Amino acid sequence: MSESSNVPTVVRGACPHDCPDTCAWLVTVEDGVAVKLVGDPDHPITRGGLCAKVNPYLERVYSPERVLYPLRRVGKKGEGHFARVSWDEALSGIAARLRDTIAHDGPAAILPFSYLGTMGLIQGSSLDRRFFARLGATRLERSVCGGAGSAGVSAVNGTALGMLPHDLEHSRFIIVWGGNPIVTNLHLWPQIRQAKANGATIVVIDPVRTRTAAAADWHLQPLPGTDAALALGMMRVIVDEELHDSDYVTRYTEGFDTLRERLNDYPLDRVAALTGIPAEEIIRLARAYASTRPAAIRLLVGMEHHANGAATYRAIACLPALTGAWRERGGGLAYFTSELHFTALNADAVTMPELEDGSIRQVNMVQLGRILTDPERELDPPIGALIVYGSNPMATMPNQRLIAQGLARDDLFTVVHEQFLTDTARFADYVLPATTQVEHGDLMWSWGHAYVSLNTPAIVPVGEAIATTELFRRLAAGLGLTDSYLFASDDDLIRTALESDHPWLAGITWERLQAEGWARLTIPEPWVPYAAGGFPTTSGKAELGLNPLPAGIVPNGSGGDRYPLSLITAKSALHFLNSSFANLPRHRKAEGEPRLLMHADDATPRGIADGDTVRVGNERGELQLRARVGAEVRPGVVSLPSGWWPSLSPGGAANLLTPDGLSDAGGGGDFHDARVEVTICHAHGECDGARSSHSDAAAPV
Ligand SMILES: Nc1nc2c(c(=O)[nH]1)N[C@H]1C(S)=C(S)[C@@H](COP(=O)(O)OP(=O)(O)OC[C@H]3O[C@@H](n4cnc5c(=O)[nH]c(N)nc54)[C@H](O)[C@@H]3O)O[C@H]1N2
Ligand SMILES: Nc1nc2c(c(=O)[nH]1)N[C@H]1C(S)=C(S)[C@@H](COP(=O)(O)OP(=O)(O)OC[C@H]3O[C@@H](n4cnc5c(=O)[nH]c(N)nc54)[C@H](O)[C@@H]3O)O[C@H]1N2
Ligand SMILES: [Mo]
Repeated sequence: MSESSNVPTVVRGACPHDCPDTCAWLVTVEDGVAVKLVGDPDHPITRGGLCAKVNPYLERVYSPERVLYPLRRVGKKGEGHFARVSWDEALSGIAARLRDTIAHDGPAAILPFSYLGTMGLIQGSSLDRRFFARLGATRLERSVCGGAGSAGVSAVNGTALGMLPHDLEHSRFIIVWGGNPIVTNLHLWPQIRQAKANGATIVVIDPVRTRTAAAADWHLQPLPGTDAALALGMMRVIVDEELHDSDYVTRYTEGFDTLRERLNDYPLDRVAALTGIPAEEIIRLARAYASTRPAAIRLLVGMEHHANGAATYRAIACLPALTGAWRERGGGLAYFTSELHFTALNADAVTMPELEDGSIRQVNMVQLGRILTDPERELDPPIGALIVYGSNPMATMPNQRLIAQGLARDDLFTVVHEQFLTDTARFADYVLPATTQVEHGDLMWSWGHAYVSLNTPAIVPVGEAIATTELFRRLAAGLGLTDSYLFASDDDLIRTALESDHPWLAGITWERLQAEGWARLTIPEPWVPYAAGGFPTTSGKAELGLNPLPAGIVPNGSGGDRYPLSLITAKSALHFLNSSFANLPRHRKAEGEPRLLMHADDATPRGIADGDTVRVGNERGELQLRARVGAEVRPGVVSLPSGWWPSLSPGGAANLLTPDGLSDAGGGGDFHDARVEVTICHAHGECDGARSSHSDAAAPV
């Protein structure tokens, strides 16, 4: 912590946001005030540049809209009327209600709800996990992001860990499959550009012509949810034309014969009909992929948000084993690097999973609306108290109306620990002020690279904000708990995480991180993990068998005649990070307004022209916004950005329309299986919620 002084100091830190880039940053502090925040020029991934979201991070820190003091609700739930109270008053009020809930219904009536508002190992998941386990609260399955895809990839490879994304620099053929890295993984784009400069072909597979797709050499636009069929079609071509690496297949894979048999069900005319991609194009893609080396596939997250999300990632994960792409640096599958960090660090000692009682019920975060409203009265006891931190489910979880209905329950006691008065916080009985990343300490891992970083607090907390760890110390004390593990200090927690004799952490100490800010895990260099097999499956081989073949190769999101269009609500907003930043004036202004992208083939028969205000709706609700008619989406698909807060998006926000079903494995959501109809608003004022002014500030996708 830098004390007030006239001499500016520079404090090392790292971005907390849920993004594969996990940038290292430098904060200049003058007289106790953070005056400048820049990317660390020496960090090999950050390279001195942050992003459009985080460049103005200090505006977030010092925003006049920050929640700075504990607040107690004085109006109706959702209205957003609160009165300032002292921490003592808030804590005793909360402790009394939690005690009451436990006395009447038992601890399982309490539900924690958190996600990666901060990805920090300490502020994201440490004392909170210990606290809820100690209470015996209902367990939350935190699987909205990466769960389905990891389950699918792991079914083949035994792990979600593959090549290092930044080794794409060495690739000659790159398929970015269902990802939009120019927006979502910006610090990977220089490597992809470098590969391109070296002669690589860049392919993007996405129903939407995203910024990334527009920058690629080749863009294929499948119908949403049909990528497993596309992968099977490619494998069919590869096997039929004997383009696979039979030596690699024989030595390092299992189940090739089963796969080959399965491929009989995927003749190319069937695959073309399922995916909406002409057979010739699939053949061309399969040949180019199988015959160029090194060839890499980059997977991210958006494509998993389907009922067949796991099956999709599983089918795609077979490709590099079939072609032996794993053999060389720059080849294989680039997916999550999390496992490098969680293997190297002593992470379990931080969360203490052994405290958790596995017999206590678990609910899936994607279904928060169902859990809070419990229409079938399945939950015994029902959820009586909800503690939200590091997440804004009113904006980010599906079936928003049901969530609002649940949060509005008079008999539900809700506490929200937040930096801002989010749409979720507006429903709280108590809102508690949370620190930002420059106000608290943390240890940062990354799901997109192999660098771990230490975030040193640069300033004292603004107002009466406290870190998530401190919140749970105070709640534990308020409930009269005395177990020492509930009160570990942040420094102790960080030191605990670094107490590991795993070789990948060799030489990485607290002292070194304090001095240097970040360090590369000491993994083998070059990192070519499956060049000679060695997959962490039970057989030690890549499992190509797809046996039993997972259900749902064919997308299930059929809406019939009533809702004929597929709706994708992905993270196309360059200035938002999920729903974070969507309340800040600069970021919102830069995004303009959410627009519905539509193909002319769908717009024209509906009498919709570019710029018209439309209603887009289904059985869950209706949004009113302006259409952008063009070639950015394929016919049959419409798209609008996620991230907008419903209260700040005049015609409503994306998750009003999204379904809250689960993926086939891994506990993910099926957001992108949404089906809708779109109609034009004829008369002026007919669509009251929509913006009347026709600014043209809408951002590209
Ligand atoms: N600017 C910005 N950056 C972010 C985020 C953000 O909100 N804003 N969020 C962060 C987080 S939490 C995550 S998980 C990552 C996500 O990173 P990405 O996965 O790259 O982002 P998404 O926008 O979720 O999805 C990527 C693409 O998947 C496509 N898609 C959807 N369904 C299908 C399908 O069936 N087939 C195919 N082929 N494509 C499909 C969508 O059209 C979308 O363009 O980004 C991180 N980075
Ligand atoms: N329609 C649609 N919905 C989606 C997606 C999509 O593509 N489409 N993507 C899904 C995905 S991949 C993800 S990861 C989820 C993300 O869903 P969420 O995790 O809910 O994401 P955020 O909106 O960023 O919410 C994070 C909140 O945490 C708060 N916060 C930040 N730091 C701290 C802290 O230290 N302490 C506390 N207490 N709070 C803090 C921030 O102010 C912010 O309000 O959204 C999912 N929802
Ligand atoms: Mo995510």
